[in-house]
Amino acid sequence: MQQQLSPKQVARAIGVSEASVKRWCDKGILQATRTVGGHRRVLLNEVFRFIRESDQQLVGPEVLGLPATTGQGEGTRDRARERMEEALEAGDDERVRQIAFDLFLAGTKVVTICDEVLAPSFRSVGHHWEEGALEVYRERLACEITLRLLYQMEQALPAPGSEAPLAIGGTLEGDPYTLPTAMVQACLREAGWHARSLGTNHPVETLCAAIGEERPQLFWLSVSYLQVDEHFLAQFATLSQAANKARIPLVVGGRTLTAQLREQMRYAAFCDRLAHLIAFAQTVSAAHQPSASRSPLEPSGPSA
Ligand code: B12
Repeated sequence: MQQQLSPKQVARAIGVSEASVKRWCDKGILQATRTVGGHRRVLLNEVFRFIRESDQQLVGPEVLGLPATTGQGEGTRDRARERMEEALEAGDDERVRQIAFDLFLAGTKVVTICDEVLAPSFRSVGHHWEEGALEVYRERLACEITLRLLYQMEQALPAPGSEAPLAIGGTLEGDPYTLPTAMVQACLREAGWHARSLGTNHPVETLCAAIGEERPQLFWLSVSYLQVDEHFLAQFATLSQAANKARIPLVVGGRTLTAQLREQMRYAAFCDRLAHLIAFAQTVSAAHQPSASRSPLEPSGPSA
């Protein structure tokens, strides 16, 4: 459930008077609801939307549950990547959140933060682990911190509408990689989907059951670790059949899906970046738009 803020708290967060916030609420510039007692309340994600879309500065980040230094960073991506890598390796939860939210508040999309800041930082984490310069516990801690960050960024996004399409997905048995599937969820959420990662390490039968029971409009499979290709290919064929039978596009991605392996797989789309998935998902959601909400002049096919 989304946290609700009073006009006084919003005013403290962005450094304006309470009267200004109340006026914005009444003019609809800031969406607010009223309590039974008639007091204005603003949802946390609405405050984030307002800051991202207006020129307002964040001066009281703690009010929004962010580290005290958030809002003072430069918001540039290249520098953020270096600092993110250092913060992840140091296990510095606050700095990770500060770097990511500085970018987010400056208008950078979650998908860009994932593809261009977090994923490259984890590549460096992997190199350092391989060279023996980083303990494995630090690598795992970095993953835990990032999962919490993704959850907090999701809370800062607008909630998907009731008509939003559903996407589900996860990883197969033996693949313990939690971040890629969690990132897919966050990025699809940002694109307006109801997205639910089912987590990792699933026997294929249960993923097929999820397709049958949940009837999503899109299913994703993240593949970051493979032990025996033949076993994987057999499991994948079962999943692919289930998706095909339910007429659901199966989207795959992940670092171990080589071109050679992919030649033996049947899927709707392979994406080597999350941005590609979002572009694909937009064509699916456009096709699922209720026809009543379409203008008569609008084409019914996928949009750009
Ligand atoms: C974290 C990590 C782990 C953690 C994972 C913990 C967790 N909770 O997830 C743990 C400690 C478990 C782990 C274990 C191992 N690891 Co490891 N690990 C990593 C590390 C550092 C980060 C992986 C990660 O999550 N990255 C973040 C994701 C989001 O980024 P990404 O994979 O690049 O994904 C992008 C795209 O591929 C795409 N994408 C990915 N998935 C999907 C899915 C969809 C649907 C879509 C559309 C797109 C998409 O979008 C992403 C963003 O751009 C990598 C380094 C690296 N180069 O990736 C090593 C790495 C993958 N690990 C490696 C190894 C060797 C191992 C172990 C074998 C070590 C061991 N001896 O035990 C084990 C194997 C796993 C097992 N079964 O036990 C090697 C693999 C080398 C190789 N040649 O394959 C790497 C490359 C490290 C290295 N440099 O040597 N690991």
